[in-house]
Order: sequence, then C-alpha cells, then structure tokens
Amino acid sequence: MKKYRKALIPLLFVLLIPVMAQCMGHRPQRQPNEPTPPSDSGTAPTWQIVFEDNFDGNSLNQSVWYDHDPQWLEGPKPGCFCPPMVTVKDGLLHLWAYYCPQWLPEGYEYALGLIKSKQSFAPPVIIEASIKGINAETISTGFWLYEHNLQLWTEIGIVEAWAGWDDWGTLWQGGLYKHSPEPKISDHKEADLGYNIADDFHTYKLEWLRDSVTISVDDVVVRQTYNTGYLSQAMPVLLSVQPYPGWLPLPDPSCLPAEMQVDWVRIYKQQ
Ligand SMILES: [Ca+2]
Repeated sequence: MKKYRKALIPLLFVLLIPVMAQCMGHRPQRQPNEPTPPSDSGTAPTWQIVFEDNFDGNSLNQSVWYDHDPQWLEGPKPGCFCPPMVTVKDGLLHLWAYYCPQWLPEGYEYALGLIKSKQSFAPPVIIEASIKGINAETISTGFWLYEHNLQLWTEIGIVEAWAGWDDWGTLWQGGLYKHSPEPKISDHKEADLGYNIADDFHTYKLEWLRDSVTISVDDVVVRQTYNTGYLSQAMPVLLSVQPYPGWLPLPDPSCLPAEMQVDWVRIYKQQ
C-alpha cells in the first residue's frame, strides 16, 4: 500500500498543476478599497516603539510637540489655535475649546487646542493614541497627519468625529486625502461604533504601510484599504479640536468650554 501511496503523490501533483495554473490565472486583481491584510512587500513587519508620550508632568513636552500649527497660523477662522488651550494635568493632555471673542483678534471667536509633532513619520509606521473625544456640537475630535509642501499636500484622518453633533455621536469618521496636485483624492469613510466617543477613552490606531492603510478603534478595524502610492511622504502627527466653518454650522457658545483628553500617544517603526 505504501508503494501505491508513493506513486500517487507525484500523480496527484501532476493532475493539480493545470488546476493551480487556472486558479492563478483567475486570481482577482487588486481593487482599491478592497479589504486587505496588512503587509509590507511580503514580509511581516515587526515593530519597535520609537515615540511615547504619556502626558505626565504639568506641561506639554515642547521638545517633541508644537502647541500650535506653524503651517496653519490663521486656523479655521473664526476659530484659532491658541497655546493656552493646551494643558497637561493628571496624566492627560487636555485640548480645550472656548468661546471667547473678547480675548481674540478681530474676526476670531473660538479659541482651540492643537498639538503637532516636531518629527514627521513615513510608512511603515504604527501611530496610536488613547483619546476621550470632545462633546461640543460641531467641534471635532481630531487625530490626524498632514504635510503641505510645494509638491504635495496629503492627509490621513485617523479619527475626525463629532460626538456632540446630531446623530453622529456614535460614528467613527476618518479619511485619506490628496489635496494637491490635481487630481484631488477625498476618500472619507465612516463606521458606527455603537457608543459615543466622548463617553470614555478609546484607542485609535493607524497602521500605515507602503502598500496598505488600516485604521482601528480598540483593535476593531474600521478602515482597511490599499495604499495606492499617494500616501508615502512623511507627515507630522496632530491632535486637535476644531469647527469646520463653511461646511458645518458653528457651535452654539453655550456648549463651551469643552475638552478632548488624550491619555497617551505611541508610535512604532518597523525593525
Ligand atoms: Ca497618561
């Protein structure tokens, strides 16, 4: 019997070759927006932490963060990003939104908190943070990356959510963008988490590889797509609260002040 088994194995292999060839010939083509397992050139990445801030102490670590955006000083007018709206206390980063036109230059009404990393990051990289969202109508909870230079303007929204706006409170929203040059790409998505993101801390994670982008909330994947190549330039990391004038109505001043809290930020690079 063993003799026949030995003879059968090569025979089965010969019979399977045309079947395998046919299957490979009909292998589906990669489609944008099709779920894909994380990979990076066929090798499973191993990760090493390269950045961590737990927001201990009493002030922002200004050796690694800006307390404003040097590239966007005018801000989302009539909102402006103001360093006093960034505080660190009790192990948390607090990003505040105040309605205070009397304190601000003419034309501005809302003072907003934002921090931006001084270092930029390119794939393959994992960027994650534990965040309790802001609940203030059309003020967003933002954890994102962007780089805007003469050649290219790209952006990844790990989370852009509005916990206090209408029925959006349970929605994760985020997106992948190329704002310039043409053709522009605006690949915005949403997913219902089943809870309001301002009620508690949740971990938002971007796994940004050279060939795919995965975003998860508490390790549940909410977005996974191929990186078709336009998201390759290094970008700094931002955390912010802001209104979207021109798209959403401005928040009612009665819902402010309010804050977004961040427990920690961690960044990993491939070893
Ligand atoms: Ca902390």
